[in-house]
Amino acid sequence: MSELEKVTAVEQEYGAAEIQVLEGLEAVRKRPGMYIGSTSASGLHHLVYEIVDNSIDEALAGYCTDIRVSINPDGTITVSDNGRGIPVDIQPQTGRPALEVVFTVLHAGGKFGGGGYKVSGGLHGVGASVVNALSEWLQVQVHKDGKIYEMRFSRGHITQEMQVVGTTDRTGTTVTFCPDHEMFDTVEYDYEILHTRMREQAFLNAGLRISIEDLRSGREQQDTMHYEGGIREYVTYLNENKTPLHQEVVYMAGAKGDSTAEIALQYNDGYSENLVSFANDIRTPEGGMHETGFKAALTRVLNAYGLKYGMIKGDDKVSGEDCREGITAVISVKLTEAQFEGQTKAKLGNAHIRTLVDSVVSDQLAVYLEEHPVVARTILDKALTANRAREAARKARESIRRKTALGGAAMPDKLRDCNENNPELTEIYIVEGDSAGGSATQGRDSRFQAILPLWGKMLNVEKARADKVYGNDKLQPVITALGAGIGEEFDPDKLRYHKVIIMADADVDGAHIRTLLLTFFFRFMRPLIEQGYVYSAVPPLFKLTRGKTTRLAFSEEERDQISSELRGDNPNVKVDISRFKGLGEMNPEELWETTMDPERRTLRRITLDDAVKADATFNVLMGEKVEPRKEFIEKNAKYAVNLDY
Ligand code: TSJ
Repeated sequence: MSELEKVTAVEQEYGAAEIQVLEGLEAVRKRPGMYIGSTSASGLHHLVYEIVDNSIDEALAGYCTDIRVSINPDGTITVSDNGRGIPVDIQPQTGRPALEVVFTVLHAGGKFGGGGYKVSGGLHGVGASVVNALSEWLQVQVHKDGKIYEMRFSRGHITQEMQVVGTTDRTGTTVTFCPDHEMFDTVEYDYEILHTRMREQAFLNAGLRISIEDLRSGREQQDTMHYEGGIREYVTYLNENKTPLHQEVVYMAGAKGDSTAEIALQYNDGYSENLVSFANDIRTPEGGMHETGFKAALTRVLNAYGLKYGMIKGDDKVSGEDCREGITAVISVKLTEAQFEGQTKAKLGNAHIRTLVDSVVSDQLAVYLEEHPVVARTILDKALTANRAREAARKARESIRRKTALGGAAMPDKLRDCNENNPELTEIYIVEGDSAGGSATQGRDSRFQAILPLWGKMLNVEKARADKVYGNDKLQPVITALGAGIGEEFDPDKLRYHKVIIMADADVDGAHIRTLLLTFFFRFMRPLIEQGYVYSAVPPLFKLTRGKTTRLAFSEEERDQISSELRGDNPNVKVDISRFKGLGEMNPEELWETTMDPERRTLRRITLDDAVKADATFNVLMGEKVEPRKEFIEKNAKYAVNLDY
């Protein structure tokens, strides 16, 4: 039989529709990354978001007020809502119950694949079949019209046709699924990750109640999130550990056609910009048209106000960055046919959204400032001070540039540079402490590895303006060695090394240095992180020896694992376990073999997400408020033994 005949025969047996269904879900299992981003922990958690999105759509349609997410005792997930219940009637096109179609037909292109994110019906709600395909088993129950309908699947295949299993006096949908361990690196859910996401969704959908619970033994906990104020309360929450410059959160909203835009903002006495944007409840860390519209309007309105009331004279305009120093803002837009672009599909491309956000902010912020002159003056003062500081920073930079105009930039004394000149081939280790720096310098391959030791407590970047940072004796060597400038002038094309590796101990002080450096990079050299140049070295924690065999372990779990492997069937054999106390204690050869040799080392690439987290941690650790810091340290007591507050 030819290939074509085989296909035709199969089609006759099963019918074309079923074949399409199977091919669709098989495609998901073949290339899960296309549909959920990855098969790591991130993809695993994505399954929950895909399901919850459906309930949120039901809430947006006005039929659902409560969503519950449970991590069950066996590690599976249950999501339930009190909406209308997924329709169960037979669809004329397919002759199958709508409920079955929702779970077996692959809808629209994947968010992570080629093309934009297609919208079908609601704003999201296309992922049920993807979750089904990637679940060892999945059960759905629909309460509707007085009956409870149930259906079950395994790896996308129907194991129980839809049937009525009882009666009910309520409506709603409940889905329980067991992620397929064959598809994921890990199938263990992290409560905090889900909690954070659910809180974000509750902020973005004012009035919606989302609760989450962990029912796994020994880790029982529960949270309910319900914010009548929506993104206004989100801004208050983001500014919780900061000191606001004005009491009230400024809120603006508008709509045009099918699209809506909401913006909430409040300034604090810090110097960083904290802009969080969403399109259809999906975070857009790379920004896009909604952010562009917001920034343009904010700058224009503040300058117009300043000119009108004589705070800004003539051509002395404040820049966009000046206007955003110390701002905390949340932008949330909703639209049909959202186009996600950029490296990680996290940038909104729809141009009409720029116009919408721009006009909402232009009109409503101008009115707000007129009606709240005290707030207006506070914000304008903030922008004007930022403007003067930036001017001072520019002068400082220029004077440094003049000093080093001949013969290129003078490299820092502490830098042990490498011989190779091509940045694509070179790496720099930023090392905590002089003694570890010494070992690293001796242990490295000086052809392509440079070492820069840092020492002592670093500058508190949160409180420091760009001009102070530029002249700081701790960070200056980092800026000079990297050679790519800082702030607005940062240019990755000038980088002297394409791998920037932070090497610090696996203890509190090490974590501290890492947090400081990441915060610094995040705030002043963000493209360095965005473009994937920053790494963390991963030094081993334990050395295990049995006779002539030596193995390294990078965590306590791994230590126990290797220890039992070395023992094998012989529990009395002596396995010697020693703990590496710090990088400084390793001799150069050990450091090379375990942490620096490209053939044997582990490097962890730092993501923008890591940096965002470092930045938040940093605020807690370095901010002026003692209470949150105390809380943080108590919560993380096991890591924070030598931090004082
Ligand atoms: F993802 C999912 F499909 F598995 C799922 C969907 C999971 C969960 C927990 C909830 C839901 C869901 C779907 N909740 N509510 C709905 N609503 C509908 O599907 C629905 C109900 C009625 C009508 C109607 O026009 O009468 C239309 C829709 C789309």
